[in-house]
Amino acid sequence: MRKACLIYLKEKVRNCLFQNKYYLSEMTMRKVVLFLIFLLPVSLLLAQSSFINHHLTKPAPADIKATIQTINLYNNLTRLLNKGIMIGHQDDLAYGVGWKYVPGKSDVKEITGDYPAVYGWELGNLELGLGHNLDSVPFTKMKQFIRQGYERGGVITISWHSSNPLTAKSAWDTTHGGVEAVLPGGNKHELDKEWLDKLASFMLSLKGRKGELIPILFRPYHELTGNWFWWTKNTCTAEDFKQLWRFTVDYLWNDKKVHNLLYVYNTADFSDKNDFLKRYPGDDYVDVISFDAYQFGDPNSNDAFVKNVDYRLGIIEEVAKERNKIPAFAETGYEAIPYAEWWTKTLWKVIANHKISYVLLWRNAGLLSSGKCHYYIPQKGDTSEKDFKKFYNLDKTLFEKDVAKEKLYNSN
Ligand code: BMA
Repeated sequence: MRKACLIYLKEKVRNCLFQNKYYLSEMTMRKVVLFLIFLLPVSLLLAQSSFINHHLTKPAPADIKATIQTINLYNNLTRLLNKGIMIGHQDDLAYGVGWKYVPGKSDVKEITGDYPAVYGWELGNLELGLGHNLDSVPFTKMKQFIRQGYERGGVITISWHSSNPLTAKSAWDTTHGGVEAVLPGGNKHELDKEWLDKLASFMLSLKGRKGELIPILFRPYHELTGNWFWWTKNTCTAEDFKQLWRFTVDYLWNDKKVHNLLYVYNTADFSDKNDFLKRYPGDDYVDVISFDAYQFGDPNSNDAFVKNVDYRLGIIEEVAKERNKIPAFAETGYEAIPYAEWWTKTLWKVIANHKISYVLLWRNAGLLSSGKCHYYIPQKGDTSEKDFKKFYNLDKTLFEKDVAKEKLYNSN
């Protein structure tokens, strides 16, 4: 039977491949047939694996050793893209306009009765070994607030205005050469590792009730297309920026064993898709893609904010789809919100057209030494208070009660 099959196959091969034009010895024919028989399963396997890669592989965090809660968060954020947009607030639990460190208090909750879905925190100054961040929030308190938000089911995101390693001055010190200096071989490389050690021990100290690490959306080297930080595009080449990012992430993964972070790539303005991706460190190093943009001026007479944000959200949605990433609007706001319907007629008008994971409103600092009243969530009696409630009540704006139901850290 085997012999008959082989003879039949040999005849077929002779006819199909060579159309009896060439003489091939019995021995050669036998080798050709055996080779084809061997090729079949191999090509099937190859076809199958590339099919799996392209169509069936579930998107996963860049960190192949991500903790289970981090993987669950990543999957749930992806799932939630079809449900609505999470609304976040920077430093929400620490202070608001006219108050500081009042247990349970939040300016978002004062107006809506609910906490934000996303809590933003900031680590600038941690690298210097100080006990509080650059906006005076003690790190010990910050850890407690992070835990509270997480235990209630909210999402935590952290930015890091780290000091310029060349001068130890602030993140806004744009003395050139900082990025080059921290790369391997640079004269601030060892200092950079010391700073990253402090960052790692902070991240590894964030734990839930059962001792599990709290997953964090980490947004380092943010607004990278701007020209106001030591890592932004005026100070370093695109290649150096990519190396900076990759070194940081590799060091946290491999040397410090930090596996509770999802990495947020974040730009300021950008002109098109190429511009957005010019300094992108690669799909293996990024989970969330985002940009920051603020409203200035009167939205009644100038619709630049809506137009620009709409255009840019369209681009990041497209990139996110192509690369299996989660799109987000990582920072926005309208200082003191002087326009009564900004929430529903400006912000919602533009974000409602897009599938993005979250939007984070900046901090409610109150009166700054500059004399400005710096806040982004309305106060009771403010002109946009009513509209913020309306915004809260929209089906697709998600606050903490909505996301708590989704159990973002469990597998669903
Ligand atoms: C800026 C302002 C500053 C603050 C900095 C970092 O947008 O809010 O007051 O120090 O962010 O949080």
